[in-house]
Amino acid sequence: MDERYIPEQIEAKWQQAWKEAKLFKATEEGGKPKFYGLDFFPYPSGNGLSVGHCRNYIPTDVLCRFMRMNGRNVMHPMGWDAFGLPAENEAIKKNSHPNKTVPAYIANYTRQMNLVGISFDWEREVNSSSPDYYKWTQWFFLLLFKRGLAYRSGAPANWCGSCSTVLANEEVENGNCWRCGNPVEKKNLPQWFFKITDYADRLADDLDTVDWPDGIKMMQRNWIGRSEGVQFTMPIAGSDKSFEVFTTRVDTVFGMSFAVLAPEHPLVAEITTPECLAAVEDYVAEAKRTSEIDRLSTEHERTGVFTGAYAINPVNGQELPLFIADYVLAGYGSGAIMAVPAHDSRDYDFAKQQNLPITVVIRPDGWDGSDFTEAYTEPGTMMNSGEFDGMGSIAAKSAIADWMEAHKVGHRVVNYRLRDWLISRQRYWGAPIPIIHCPKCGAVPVPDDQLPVVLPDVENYKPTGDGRSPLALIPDFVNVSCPLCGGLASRETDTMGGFACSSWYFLRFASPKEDDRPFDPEKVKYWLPVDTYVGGAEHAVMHLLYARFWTKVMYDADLIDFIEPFSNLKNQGMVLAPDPKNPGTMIKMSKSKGNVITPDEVVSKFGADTLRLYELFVAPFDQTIEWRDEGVAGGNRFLGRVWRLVGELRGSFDGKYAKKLTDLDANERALRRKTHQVTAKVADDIQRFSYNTAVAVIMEWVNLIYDMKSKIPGSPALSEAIEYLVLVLSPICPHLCDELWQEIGHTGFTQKQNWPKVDEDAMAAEALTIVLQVNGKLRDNISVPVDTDQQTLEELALAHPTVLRFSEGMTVRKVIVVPGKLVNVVAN
Ligand code: ANZ
Ligand code: ZN
Repeated sequence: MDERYIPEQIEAKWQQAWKEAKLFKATEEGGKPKFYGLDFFPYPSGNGLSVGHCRNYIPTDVLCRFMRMNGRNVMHPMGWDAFGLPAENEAIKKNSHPNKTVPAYIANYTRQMNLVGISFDWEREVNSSSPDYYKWTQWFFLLLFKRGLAYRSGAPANWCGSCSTVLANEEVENGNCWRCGNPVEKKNLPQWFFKITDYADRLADDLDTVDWPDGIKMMQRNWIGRSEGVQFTMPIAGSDKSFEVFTTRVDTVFGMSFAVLAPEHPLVAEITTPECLAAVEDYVAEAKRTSEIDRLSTEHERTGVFTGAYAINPVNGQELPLFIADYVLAGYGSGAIMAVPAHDSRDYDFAKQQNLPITVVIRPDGWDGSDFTEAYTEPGTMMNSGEFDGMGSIAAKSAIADWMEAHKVGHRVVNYRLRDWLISRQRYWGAPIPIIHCPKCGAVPVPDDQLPVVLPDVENYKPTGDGRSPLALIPDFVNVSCPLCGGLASRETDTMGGFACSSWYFLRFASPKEDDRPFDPEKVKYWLPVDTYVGGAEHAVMHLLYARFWTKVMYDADLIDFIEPFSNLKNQGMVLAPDPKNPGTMIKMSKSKGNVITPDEVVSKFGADTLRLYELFVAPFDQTIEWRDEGVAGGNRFLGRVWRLVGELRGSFDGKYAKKLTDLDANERALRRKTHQVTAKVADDIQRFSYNTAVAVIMEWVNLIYDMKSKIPGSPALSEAIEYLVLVLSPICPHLCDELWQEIGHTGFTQKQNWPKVDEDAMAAEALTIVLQVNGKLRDNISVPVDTDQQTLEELALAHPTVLRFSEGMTVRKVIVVPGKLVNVVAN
């Protein structure tokens, strides 16, 4: 054994040995409980992995390694989200076909993951762009289609000109494309949608059944945006026309002083009076140019124009001016509102601007009757509301809803912010949508025995730019006969967005080689749901919502027996690195900023185990970290210390220590206490993803072993400590520990060992007698646990009745604590 710790002499060697032994192969053997640890499906990019990605993979790996040592059959698979825009855009930029770039990037990712020692079962690798996989993505599309959950519609879609494709609502961030940042426009193109709105309630309610970060659950609930209210009809005065409004605050209906239609509302053209027409048309044109986000923003000035028409409030018959204003959106509720300026801030601002009346109908407690200076949106007592006056506003809400339902002017409804999931893309690099358009039979599914619809291998896959997919330019692909009538028909040429591929991959891992069905239901029953799912919080809405939706559809189709795919979710923190342009400042690690640190660099300098240790130690798992080379070097020095410690002690290591742990002295007992406490704490910390505290106690423990090795030479407690240390550290630093395991005379791998047993008796703190003195005179003694710290001893002494009695009427001047022995209270 070399005196120095030289990782390159051990790491590649062990990685090879693990591979040959198929150490990480997942099996269903032995009736053991399973553990399924999964990382988010990565898209293999040409940039390769950074140490930022490793903050995802390393912690999951430690947990999986820990679970193997705790009697679980562990499945820890990896695959590639290889289809989709990013891969295609990158291929275009590099002027190389994605068929070529993707495999090269995958090879690089695989190499890097192995370099870091991640324990993947590579026999289960899947690639979403390979026909044996996307055959089943297509099959699931058809499952949705056959269940009435996939449809084609010509609604205006979000169009990104720079990506030359439409985008799902979830892919539009602040009005811009989530991939390229280009502003998104609306374009009328027939598109395929998945009817995720049918599942809105279940997607919101079932969040109660999973163990996920609260923030992510909240974002999903907000995105679904369930809102309960009342929809009622408002007739237009002097005509037979009417429109519907949606309100969540029907208790304020008597306070309505005007009503507003969205500028896009179909009624606008019909009811606008000739005098108002010019202003209304100008306003409608202007609203078209303003994004929804801006229209809703509180910063956006409340504008609008009068239509010349009046609407009737059905509860009191009042005629109220009808406006159009851009703060009312066409796509939400019914695209029209009752405006209550006293109790809604947008309506308040608008009323102030247009000089419209503000009628208070809910009185705050202790209100003096003076004018409101802003909308009052809290509950209160009803007034100016006819028969409902004097009621509490909360009770009035259901009373008025009842009244409306009884008088058939309105009814209770639930609205959702969630829209159907737009799945078609006018791009090449995706799974072709398996539909054939027949002039006679309509949209016909490609028969199962003709799946997959293989993506043609073409030279020119660049977007056409005219809103059609490049596949539309390939006559051999397009022209087919109808599976139903045999007549001339044409194939759908749109492909599916990448989020379809990642909506079921976690099921495929259970039986990745099945070729006559998407998965083996028995295997899925064993392995699923995923026990721990780890990845970045940026997928809070999109991927997680879509995967949950597909899971529920499969449940409804009796394909699986669970309703949520991911029992427990963890989001790692980001990694910041020094800004090369501003020394001393830290920014997000990114290629464009030129501050990416790769695992390759760190491994070649310090080894994989140091990288693993540092990433876990530097901060709590879910916090943003600042990458510091000094910190990495410190981690490396610690592993050197472990190396030398075991090196020094291996000569006296006694494999039969367990039988000799009797008649121990205080030092030996203290060491054993630490050994067992740390073993228990690390087990607990790993399962809670509290890796930084786990590493911290291991470091304390190593210090104590150093301290003890000369005090208790040859002790069985030292042999025990060393053996435990090698096992407890092994999920974190597996290469080092496998090497040390061998050095202390064992064979095989630490992964094949059981997590060391915690001896509760050895762990229990021993009692110690502490003498209590007042002004140097012995007055009493107390019994405390051995590890009681100075602060606690001082507090115990000062509160002790005997001490209080002997220092009565005096002022305490000083407290002297001799740890493990005495406390002397000096008072006069
Ligand atoms: C009258 C009222 C009085 C309202 C009051 C609120 C407070 P959520 O919770 O998001 O569902 N609204 C309805 N349809 C709208 C649309 N298409 N565009 C913009 N705003 C719309 O919000 C529902 C509330 O938002 C509704 O309740 C309506 O204003 C407004 F003191 O009706 B309310
Ligand atoms: Zn046909």
